[in-house]
Parts: sequence; C-alpha cells; structure tokens
Amino acid sequence: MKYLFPENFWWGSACSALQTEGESQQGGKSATTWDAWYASQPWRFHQQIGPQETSTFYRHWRQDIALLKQLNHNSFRTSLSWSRLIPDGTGEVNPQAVAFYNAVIDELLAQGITPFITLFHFDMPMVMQEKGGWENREVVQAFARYAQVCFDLFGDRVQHWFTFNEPIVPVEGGYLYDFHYPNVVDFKRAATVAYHTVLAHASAVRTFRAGHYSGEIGIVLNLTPSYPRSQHPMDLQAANYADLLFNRSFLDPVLRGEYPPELVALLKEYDQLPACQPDDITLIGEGVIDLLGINYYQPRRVKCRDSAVNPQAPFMPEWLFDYYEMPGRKMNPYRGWEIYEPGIYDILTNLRENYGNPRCFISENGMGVENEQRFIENGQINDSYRIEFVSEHLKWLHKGISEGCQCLGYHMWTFIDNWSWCNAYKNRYGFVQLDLETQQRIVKKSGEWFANTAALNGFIQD
Ligand code: BGP
Repeated sequence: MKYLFPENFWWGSACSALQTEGESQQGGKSATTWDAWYASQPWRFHQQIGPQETSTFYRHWRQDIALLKQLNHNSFRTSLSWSRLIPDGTGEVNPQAVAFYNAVIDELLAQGITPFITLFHFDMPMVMQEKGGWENREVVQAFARYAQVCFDLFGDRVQHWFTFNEPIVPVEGGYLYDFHYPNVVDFKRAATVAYHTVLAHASAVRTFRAGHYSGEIGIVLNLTPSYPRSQHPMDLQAANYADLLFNRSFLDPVLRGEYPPELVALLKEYDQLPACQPDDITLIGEGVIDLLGINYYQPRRVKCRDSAVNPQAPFMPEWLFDYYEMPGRKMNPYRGWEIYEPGIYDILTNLRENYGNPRCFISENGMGVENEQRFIENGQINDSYRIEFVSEHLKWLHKGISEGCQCLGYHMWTFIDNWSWCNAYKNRYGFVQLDLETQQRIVKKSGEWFANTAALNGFIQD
C-alpha cells in the first residue's frame, strides 16, 4: 500500500521554549512557575532534574535547526517564552530575547522551514502567577499585550500563530490533579482558569485581527476522544460528560465562538460556573480560529459510576463518570497511556461532521519511552516501536484525509529528547537522542524513517 499525502503537507515536529531552551534564568529571563516550583519542591521532579538547562537549544539552536533540515522538516513549531521576552510580564521587552528569537526564526526560514509559533506553552511567568495567574483578569490583559508585542516583533516573518498549547492541561494540572503549580484542588477555580484562558485566547485573536497582521492564528488543543464502555444510555451519558468537560470546553469556543449550552447547564447544576461579564460573549465570539492544531496521544475510556459520590468531597469531573480499562488495550507502559491509532481518525471525522470541517493539522503525536539506551545498535537507537507508532497513526490520518478531512500536516512530539515537566528526562520522545552529559545529538532510526517519509511525502507499507 502506498500512503501518499496531499501536496504541501506539513511534515515536522513540535517543542516548547521551557522544555528545550535551557538557560531558564539567564539572558535576562525571569522565573516561570516551573522554576519557582522546582526551587521549592525539587523532589516532585523525576531524578530531581529541573528546568534550568533542558535541551540547550538556547546555545545550540543553529546546530539543532541543521538537524531539523536533515530530518526534512518543512515546518516546525516551538513557543516563545513570555518570561524571556517580557521579564516583568507587562513592561519592557528584553533585547536579548528579541535577538535570540529573531535569529531562530531567520535561520528556520533560511533553511526552508516554516516556523509555527505558540505564545503560551504551560510556562506562566512567576510574576504573573503571583498576581493570581489565569484567575486574575489583569493577566488576561497582560497576555493580550504580550501577544501584540510578539506580532509586532515577529509577524513580518511568522505566518502561523497559536495562542495556547493544550490550555486544559494547566487547568487539570494546577487546579484539579496536582501535577502543575499552584497545586490547588478546586473545581470552581479550575473553571475560572479555563474560562479566563478562553478570554485570553480570544483577546489575542482580536488583537491579531485588529492589527491586520498577515498570516493566520489558531490554537493547539489536546483532543481525547471519549469512548463509552458500552452503548448503555448511562455509559453514553458518562462519555458525553467527559467530552463536554475535557474536549468541548475549549473546542466549541474556538470553533463555534460559544460554549455548549449543555456544559453551562452542567456547571450551573453543580454550582461551579465562573463569574462572567456582559462583554465576554462578544469577545469569545471573536476568538474563532483560522487553524486548529490537534495533539493526540491517547483516548479516554469511561463508564458510568459504580458508586455514589461523597457529597462532602470536593466536586471533581469524576463525579460524573468512572475511568474504564478496555480489555486487551495496547499500552505505552512507560507513560501509562493507551495507544489507540483509530482515535486520530475519529477526531478528524468528528471535526468534519460536527464542526464544519475546519483547517487543521496534527500538531503533536508521539511516544515517550524510558531507557532507550537498551536499543542502541552500532551507536544508534533503533526505535522500531516509534516507527510503528508513527506509521500506524499516519495510516488512520491518511484515511481521514481520503474521506475529505482538511488535515494539512503531521508534526511529531518531538524533534529532540526534551524535559517533560515533572517526568523530566524519564521518557524520551525525540527523533534525535540527547546525551545529557555531553549534549551530543544522535539521530535515531525513527528520525531517518521520518526524513524519508517527508522526502517522499508518504510511505509504502502493507
Ligand atoms: C503534551 C505537551 C508537551 C509534551 C507532551 C508529552 O501534552 O504539549 O509539552 O510534554 O505532551 O507528554 P509528557 O511530557 O507529559 O510525557
């Protein structure tokens, strides 16, 4: 079988500022919540490795862009760091940051690689978190101003902007499940953070359109299709709740310009609605995007709850469903995530059938594996499992496109092994192996496979 992709298909990968740059408190940069959290609780991070150094992109960007070229990338997504560009969050722009990002963008373009730029990838400046982070509407204003600074500085060359990467993750991590700072467990505060993030997104889109910058603006969402255990009405309802909370809470505002009435009713029923202001509706309506980035790693399988909830306990999403382990599911044991390739097709089909078939691309997909050293053959990691992972997902993606989905590209997470938040360097995702001691970079087998696939605009397989 030949799996050929449409002309000008985007082949590339994604990464983020904090996870790759290093120099997290040099070059005029201020601390993010990650730097501050690591300083106070280093034991929360795998092997107590923090964000200070990560993958040294700040120093090795030229060499790394040469590697992207070698991997036949025609596009590459990274993020700008708010705390590097505007160290106090709202004031002066840091000239060292401007010089760095200009150099990176110019070099990408010189190598024929289109830069895709995210404005916020989990890295809240600590100064803004001290003001309450996304709980405070002032931070929403400050974000819109930061966005404008970025458009003004780099908009002559960057044509693909993304306001947020996976905006629901800081909500889940910081305000429900304790894997991001500020480690709060409080649904109403989580809902406020989510709501204000949508406002921040819409404010940046409004700024972009008002400024008549060229190019397009979008957002990157991690979509986790919700599969019910069975067709029993209670299981279906459980899947619908999970979908409303984890997917449609961002998908509907950015594609339809409004929240699903069902979600609003649900939060109202449990007294969890955030405070709204009259002009918010207009603003949210203006946040409809030009391009959707889809991060897909795993499905979400749910069933109706087996037991009653404790009404004294804090309200949590799991009041509305239980997780369900499908017998025979395929797992990535290192990350603990199910691998389910048809999920990518189901997401695209849902977008085509229910959201007017928006322009989109796969902005992340990938497989983190622990101790890849054991797969070294002749000095190179032979990560055949990753090649299989990518090709199986690409087959389902191809099917979606052949049925009319407007999926314009495929970006892998990630180009080079990088720092995975609390997991630090436990699981490696890269096409390129990073030796943490020497900072040596060696292309893995999957990197070679990807380079060929990108060059041929597809691959041949049974
Ligand atoms: C996505 C994030 C990335 C990246 C990736 C892998 O959710 O956008 O920042 O880290 O997941 O997940 P993890 O690093 O948690 O293993």
